[in-house]
Amino acid sequence: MRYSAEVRSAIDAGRPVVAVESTILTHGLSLPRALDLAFGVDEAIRVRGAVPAFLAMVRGELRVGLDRGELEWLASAEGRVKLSMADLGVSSARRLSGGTTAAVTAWIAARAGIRVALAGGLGGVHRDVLDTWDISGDLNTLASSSVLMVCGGIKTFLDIGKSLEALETLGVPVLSYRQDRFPGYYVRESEFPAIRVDSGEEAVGIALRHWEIGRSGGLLLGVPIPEEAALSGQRIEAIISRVLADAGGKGDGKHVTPRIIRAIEQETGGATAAANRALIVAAAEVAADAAIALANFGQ
Ligand code: PSU
Ligand code: MN
Repeated sequence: MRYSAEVRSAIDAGRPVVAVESTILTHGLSLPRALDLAFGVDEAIRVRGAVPAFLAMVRGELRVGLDRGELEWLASAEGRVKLSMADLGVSSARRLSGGTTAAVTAWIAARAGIRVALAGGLGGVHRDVLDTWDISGDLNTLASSSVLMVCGGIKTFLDIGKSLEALETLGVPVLSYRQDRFPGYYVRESEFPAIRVDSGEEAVGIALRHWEIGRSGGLLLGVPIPEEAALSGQRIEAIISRVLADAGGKGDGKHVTPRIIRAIEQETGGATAAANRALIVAAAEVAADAAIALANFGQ
């Protein structure tokens, strides 16, 4: 693993660091929107007073901390891959470059000693799970990686209820920021309850307790999309069912999620892209607050 000088010295000095997934950059929105989103996240974390550590693989090497030039390069790197847990060895052996899913982000962060991580939307149980068996590796990897994973929720086109049930089975506490229901990604609330916390500090207090009493593994904190950026539930549901009807897929492994995300972007033009940016930036701010609280706790 190679660290940027900035991230290395922040970790060593106990300054607040947020590990950031990079699939939002490599396999999310089209360019230049994806890059604008990554820069927005970078900026939001810095403005709050923490150090962003974008994770990636660059020519076979795991990297912790990318500067703006590297983010720009990665966004359009030839042959870039989406790195799930199963891909790490293969992609490294082949000297590939790519973006980290939430799973790989949690795993690298835990190994690097970074306790707060940021994902856009966590992967989960797909709606057609009974036919496809498609359950994201994000769930079980989070369960075994000791990080507080902050995100904008579980992607709306998944089965949020089943995903939360799976997390319950895996023993992952699910927290929600300033509301009693878990966020719905493009919409503020899903119909499912979660444990309300009112600050990053409160979430960190729970995470530290969780680890102190002897549990290892991750916790999930969902941050709702800001009111003014939220989409109408009915509208997004109509779009999602259309997209899933022709872009959902069987036996297509990790290509399913990026294809659905891109199809939703195309169907709605700028609308979901703006929503995506707003919700990830909001989650980034809370992640930064959590990292700062953790540093203040001396952890
Ligand atoms: N955001 C995007 N595109 C993506 C993802 C997020 O704009 O592809 C990723 C996340 O990194 C998440 C992953 O961890 O999708 C889940 O993919 P899968 O369902 O294949 O596990
Ligand atoms: Mn999958």
